Amino acid sequence: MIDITYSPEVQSALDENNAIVALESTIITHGMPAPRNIEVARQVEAEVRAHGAVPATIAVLEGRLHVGLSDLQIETLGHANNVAKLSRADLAVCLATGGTGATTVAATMIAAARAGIAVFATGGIGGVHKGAEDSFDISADLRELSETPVTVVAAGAKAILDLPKTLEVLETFGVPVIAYGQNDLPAFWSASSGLPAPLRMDDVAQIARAHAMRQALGLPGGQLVTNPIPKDAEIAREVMAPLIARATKDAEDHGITGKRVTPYLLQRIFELTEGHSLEANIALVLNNARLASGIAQALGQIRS
Ligand code: PSU
Ligand code: MN
Repeated sequence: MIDITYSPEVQSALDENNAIVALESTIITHGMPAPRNIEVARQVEAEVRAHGAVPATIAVLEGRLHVGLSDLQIETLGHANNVAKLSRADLAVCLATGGTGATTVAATMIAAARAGIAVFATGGIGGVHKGAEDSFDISADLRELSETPVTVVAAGAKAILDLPKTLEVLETFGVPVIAYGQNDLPAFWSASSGLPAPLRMDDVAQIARAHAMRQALGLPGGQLVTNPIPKDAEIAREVMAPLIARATKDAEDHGITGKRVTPYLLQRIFELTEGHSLEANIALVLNNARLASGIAQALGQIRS
């Protein structure tokens, strides 16, 4: 068994069977600029606590897997340069070599599952990139959802991705993609992608029951719950579309590939929206933290 370092808060929540929500750290190190990233990481934790659950931010620090970080650890990670971005492929090597790294959705799911945490809130998952028919760039997050039993609450997949292809891959992998409270798949900065979501649920207790039901059926993998950004914080799809096209072209022109693609596009869109994308990003992450807290508590009621 992997030796996990728990924060005191997470340890006592585990001991007492209280609701816990996992949080990723790549959003801190690669998803948002400093120093807002640190502020937001703390705000998201506070939002989880205010809604009846305990936050467990996950990262690898000097070769140890941490589930639950202190304020100081979050701050250090948020200011550090050159922190590794750890997906499924990187996690074991980082731990074995004493490295420090931030966990993506895929790696956070793996760690959460090992820690016995079933619900995870983030901003957006990785997916199938535009032009994937040439680049083959498909995030490991998608396969993780098919293998690791964690319910991930996200504001959809980012509109920098090819959303129809992302849905097709999730369907192939047998991952339930559930829109919360609406018919359409949300598109991160915008409440709707214009695409219908495969499934819709309006009630946290049912989402929790569906999570438990997958396990009862012996199905591996989790669920993707897509939660639309609050209307007052959204950026219209028509506004985002040309900026995304521009950022995507810039990435190509600069020969950005592999792990660097997602962080590059996020930073470029931050510049092109003059910071508005960051404000939207923060609003949707907080919204996801609230929903995930509700699902985690509902799951606790089923299990007790
Ligand atoms: N979406 C965001 N912010 C992020 C990410 C996605 O709005 O920081 C991060 C997540 O950690 C996600 C990862 O798991 O990017 C996906 O990277 P890739 O496409 O390289 O798998
Ligand atoms: Mn990729």
